[in-house]
Amino acid sequence: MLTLFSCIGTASFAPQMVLEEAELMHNIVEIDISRGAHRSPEYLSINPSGKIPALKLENGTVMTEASAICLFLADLHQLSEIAPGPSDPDRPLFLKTLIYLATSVQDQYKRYYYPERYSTDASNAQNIRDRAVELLGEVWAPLEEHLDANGPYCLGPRHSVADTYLVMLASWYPDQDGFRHRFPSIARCFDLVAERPIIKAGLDRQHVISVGRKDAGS
Ligand SMILES: N[C@@H](CCC(=O)N[C@@H](CS)C(=O)NCC(=O)O)C(=O)O
Repeated sequence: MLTLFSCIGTASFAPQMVLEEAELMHNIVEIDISRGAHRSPEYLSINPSGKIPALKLENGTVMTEASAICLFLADLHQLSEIAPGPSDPDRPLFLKTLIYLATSVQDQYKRYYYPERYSTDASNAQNIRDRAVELLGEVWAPLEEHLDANGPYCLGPRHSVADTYLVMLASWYPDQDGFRHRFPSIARCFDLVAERPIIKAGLDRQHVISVGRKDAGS
């Protein structure tokens, strides 16, 4: 059976939603970042980088990178409803959007949540966080423009895993009210996706954004 090593309020959200929405048999192993469980010898033996998520396949292979896990599961189980396949005309936009989210957008959150990793001088932390918020605004802006013109979902009328990924990353934004005000079309997409019962339940469970726990270590 598939095993997802996961933690509430982290990048395991999207793969977990794919597993649950597609009703794929799986186990969830909670790795509590706030207790440093991602640095335990047990978890490091599974994923030496200590990052979450990791997916252990039935043959023992361990896969990391949340977006890659989503794509892998979609390909393996032919989840073409939520992930357009190779010959689907929506595939280029789907891949472009998912990869943009997983790289350009996701990366800026690291600066916000782990500022100490971006300077040798601890006193720079607040500046790095402030700049990260500016940069987050810059990287979310093209998605707002796209959804405003072509929404309500990333693929227009059609929901996909790219929207689930968008919801995950939007939920990490530090000022949710400000985000919704500045990016109304992203908020609209978020709300539509959050109507899906499994996503709604996943968001309801997400009482804390663990990616940003100060005790998560650096
Ligand atoms: N690019 C990786 C990022 C994984 C990642 O950084 N996960 C965070 C939680 S969202 C984590 O494990 N943080 C703990 C740490 O960096 O020490 C992915 O998308 O899976």
